[in-house]
Amino acid sequence: MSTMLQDYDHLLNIDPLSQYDILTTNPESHLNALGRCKESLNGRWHFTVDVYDTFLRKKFFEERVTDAQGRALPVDCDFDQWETVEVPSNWNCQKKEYWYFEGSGIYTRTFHYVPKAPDERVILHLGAANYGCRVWLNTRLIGRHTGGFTPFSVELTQHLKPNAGNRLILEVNNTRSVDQVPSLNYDWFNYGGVFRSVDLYRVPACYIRDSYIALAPNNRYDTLAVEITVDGAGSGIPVWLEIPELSLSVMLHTDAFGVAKSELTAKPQLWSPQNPKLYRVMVSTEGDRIEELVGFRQITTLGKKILLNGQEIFLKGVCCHEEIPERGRALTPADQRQVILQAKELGCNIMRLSHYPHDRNMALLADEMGMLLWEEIPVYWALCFENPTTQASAQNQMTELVMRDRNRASVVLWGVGNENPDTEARLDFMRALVDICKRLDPTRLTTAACLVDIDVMTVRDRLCQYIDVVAINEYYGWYYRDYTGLATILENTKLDRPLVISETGADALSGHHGMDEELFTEEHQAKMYQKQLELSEGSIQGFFPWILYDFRSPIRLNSYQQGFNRKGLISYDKTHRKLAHRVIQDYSCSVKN
Ligand code: GCB
Repeated sequence: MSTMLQDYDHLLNIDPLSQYDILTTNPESHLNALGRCKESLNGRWHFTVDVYDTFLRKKFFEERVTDAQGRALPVDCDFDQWETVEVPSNWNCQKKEYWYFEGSGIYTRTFHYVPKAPDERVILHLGAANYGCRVWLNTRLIGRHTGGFTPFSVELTQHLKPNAGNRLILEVNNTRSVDQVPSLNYDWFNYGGVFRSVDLYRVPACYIRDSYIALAPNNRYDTLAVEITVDGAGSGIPVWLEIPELSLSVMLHTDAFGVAKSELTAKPQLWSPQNPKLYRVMVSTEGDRIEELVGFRQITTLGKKILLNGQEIFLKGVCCHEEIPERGRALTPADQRQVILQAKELGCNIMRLSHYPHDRNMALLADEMGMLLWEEIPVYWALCFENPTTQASAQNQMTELVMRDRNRASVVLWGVGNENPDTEARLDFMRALVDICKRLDPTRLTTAACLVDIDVMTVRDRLCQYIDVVAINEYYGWYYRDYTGLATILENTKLDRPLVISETGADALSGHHGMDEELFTEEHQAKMYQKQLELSEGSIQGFFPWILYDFRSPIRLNSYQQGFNRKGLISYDKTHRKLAHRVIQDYSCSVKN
C-alpha cells in the first residue's frame, strides 16, 4: 500500500521531492586548493533522462537488489543497462532526442576504492552541473548543490566501501524556474548535465582546503597577503609557504579556525598582459602539499581611471559565451586556448566571460597567456530579488566563483549583475553580492552592467555608488536606430568613477552582404561599430563588443537568426571573421596602453 501511495502522491497534494532538498553544501567549505594529484571520474557513465522524476519518487537510489522471493528489484530500473554518455558533456549534445530536454538526468557509475593511507579522506569534486545536482553514494544522499556553473565538492569518506565497488549517482536537473539564478528567461541556450570534470581527491585528515595569496592592497608592491585554511585543524598547526623564485620560505601557524594568515615582504615581478609572469607557490602541512602558479599585480581605480600596477589602462575588451558547436559548454583545453587566442588576435587585453562562470581553466590559461578577465554570475535581467531562495543562490554562486578564482592574476573584475531593473529589493540583493566580493577578495574591482535610464538619457542606477567600475550595455544603432542617443547619454552621465561600455553590437548573418544601412548584413554591423567607437571616444575607460562568436539562443526567432544570436564578430563555428572584426582590430591597434 505504501508503494502505491508514492504513485499517487500528487492526489494527496504533497511534494515527495521536497524531502531531497534539505542537504546543501556550504560554499565556503569546498575544496578549492586543487594543485595536487586527483583521480578522474570522467568517461562513460550510465545515463537516462528522467522526465517524471521517477528516480526520486520511487527511490531507485536505494538499489534493493533482490526481494524476499529473490526477484531483482526495482523492476523499473536497471542502472547498468542504461545507455552510456560521456562525462563531462551536455546531454543536449549526446542524442537528437535530448536537444530541448529540460528536466532531470540521472548519471551513475561505480568505482573501485582501495584506501592508500589509514586516515585518508576522499572528496568528490564537480566542476559544474547545470542547474541543481544531488549526489548519492552507495544508496545514501550525501550532497546537494544548486547553481549551474560553479564547482562544488562533497566528502565521500564516511560512506565509502573499502576494497569494493562503490556506486555514485548524480541527479542533475536543468528545469528553469522563476526563483533561480538565472531565472526563466535569458538570451542563451539552457544546456543541461555534468559538463565539467568530475574528480576524486584523496587528502589527509588535516588538509589544505584553500590557499589565497595576493599582493596586499596597499599600493606598495612589496607585501604579499596570505591566508591558508586547513580543514580538520585546530590552532597551532604549522603551515609552510614557499615561493622559490622569490627566495621566500616561511612557517605560519593556524589559528583556532584552522586559518594561517600573514603578510610577508616580497617584491615580485608584476604580472600584466605584456608580461604574464607566474611564480610557483607551494603550500604544505605535515601531511599535505599543494602547488600552483600565481601571478601578482594590483588593479585599482583613481577617479575615473582604471590602473593596472599603477598605470592607467584602457580595457580593450570583448564579451564571450562559453559554447562550442556540437559540444555545448563542454570545451576542451584546446578549445579554450583558441578562444583566448582569437580574443588576442582581435587586439583585446580583457575578456568579459559572460554571463555565468566559465570553466576554471579559462582563468588558468588567461594567467598564462596574459589576458585580463571580467568574471560574473548569472544575475541576469529580472530575478526574484526579494525571494530568500534566489538571494541564497546568487550569494552561493558569487562565493563559489570568488573562492575558485581569487588566486588568478588575470581576473580583475567581479561582475555582480547584468541589466537588472533598479528597485529597492534589487539594490539590497546586489549590495550583498558586492559585500561578498570585498570580504572574500579585497584585491579586485567590482562591476555590473547597468541599465541606462532612457527617460532621462543618463545612467543613474543606484548601484553605481557601490561598485568600482560602472558598466553600461547600450545598443544604439541596433535596438535604437538613432546613434545620437549614445552621445547624449555619455554627455549626461556624470560619474566619479570609471565607466565602460560593457556591451554593444548588432546582428549580422555571417556571409550576408549588402548596403551598410541594411540590417543583418556584415556591412551594417561594421558601420555600427565605427559609429559607436567615434561617439564614445574620450568618454569611457573600456569598450566590450557584444560578442566574440555567434551563439545559440532560443529567443532569437527571425529568419536571419533561427535560434542564434548573430552579434558575433566571428561566426558560430569560430572560422569566419565578419567585417566588423577588422574594425575592432584596427581600433585596438590604435589604442595604446
Ligand atoms: C544584452 C544582454 C545580452 C544579449 C544582448 C543582445 O543586453 O546582456 O545577454 O545577448 O543584449 O544581443 O540583445
